[in-house]
Amino acid sequence: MIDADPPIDLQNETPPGRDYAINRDCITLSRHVLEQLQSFSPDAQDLSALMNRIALAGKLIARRLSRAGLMEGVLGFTGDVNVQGESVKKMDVFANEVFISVFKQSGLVCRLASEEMDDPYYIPENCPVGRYTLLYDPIDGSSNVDININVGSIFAIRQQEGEDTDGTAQDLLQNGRKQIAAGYILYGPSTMLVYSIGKGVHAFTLDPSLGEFILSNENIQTPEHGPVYSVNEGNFWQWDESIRNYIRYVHRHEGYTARYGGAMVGDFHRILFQGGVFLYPGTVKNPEGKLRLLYESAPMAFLIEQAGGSATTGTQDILDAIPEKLHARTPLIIGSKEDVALVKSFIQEGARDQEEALMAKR
Ligand code: AFP
Repeated sequence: MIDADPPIDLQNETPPGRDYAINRDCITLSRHVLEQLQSFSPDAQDLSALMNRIALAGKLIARRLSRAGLMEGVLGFTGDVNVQGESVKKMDVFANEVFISVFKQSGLVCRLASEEMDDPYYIPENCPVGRYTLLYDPIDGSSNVDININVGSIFAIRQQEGEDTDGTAQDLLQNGRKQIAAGYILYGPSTMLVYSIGKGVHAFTLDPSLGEFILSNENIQTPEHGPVYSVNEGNFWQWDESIRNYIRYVHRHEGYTARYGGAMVGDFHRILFQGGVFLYPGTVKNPEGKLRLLYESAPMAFLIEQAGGSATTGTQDILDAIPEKLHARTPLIIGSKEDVALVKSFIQEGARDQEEALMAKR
């Protein structure tokens, strides 16, 4: 019993103040997942418990980040290079280990696939009971870690299909519509967890005094259009002419403003709430772009479609893209419906121009 007051009629009697706060403070992530599923079935309990373990990973990483500047050996590089060919940060390794640890002895997740690991990691004691696979980017925006600018963790949950006896995880090489849940944790001024299980997009804010993620935004809808375009213009001369034409368009037209933070999670979060478009196009050097399909682009595409926005490679929906390998990359254009459609129109126009140029040569 919270306090000794007689039971109160929430609707009519009491101003919302006190009881609203109590009710709100009780809507934790695990409770919200069960409410979303409207079921207490074993599967529902499993998914709720699974999300709760992801929340624990977020709290452990947020705690480390919040004190990183005061601790030895937390910031900087390890000296190793990961499967992406990127120099590994100490926080990348710590966060990767945290996600593995929180799922030990859970009976939930049998397999984890991460940006920091060449091959999936198996938790034998969870297999074969645990039929879930967690795909994740433990620290998105590692280049921001040492300078205390926001970073994130991105995650997606898939059901394992088949026994994967050869450990090559071929069943993961399927389109993003196979995701049963996805989300991210944003380590910013406050730590927020945004997720979807295919029933809308919802945000939770970590209340450090409670140590709980509490519901702060429900059924988030991305505006049809927004003023923000978010892209690394430093790659301008490496892009296809069609993308360059889109950037020339927003430069010449009122109402557009550039925002780019170096961590997709932060840029995406702004666009999810305020609208606009984030782009990481292919370049001459990397026609597939930089972002990884399975644990960066596909989870964000799952969220944006649930919030009424869209996500494309430029030629197909991100959620229809099939990776040819675990760490496959893909060009990404994601955000408000109208803004993504505008970028696509430049790409289609570019394709038409190339077609006509080819025809003219024949
Ligand atoms: P890191 O995690 O290696 O810092 O990369 C972050 C990221 O994957 C994505 O979050 C950013 O939007 C993008 O790469 C930044 O890449 P550029 O530095 O090439 O703009």
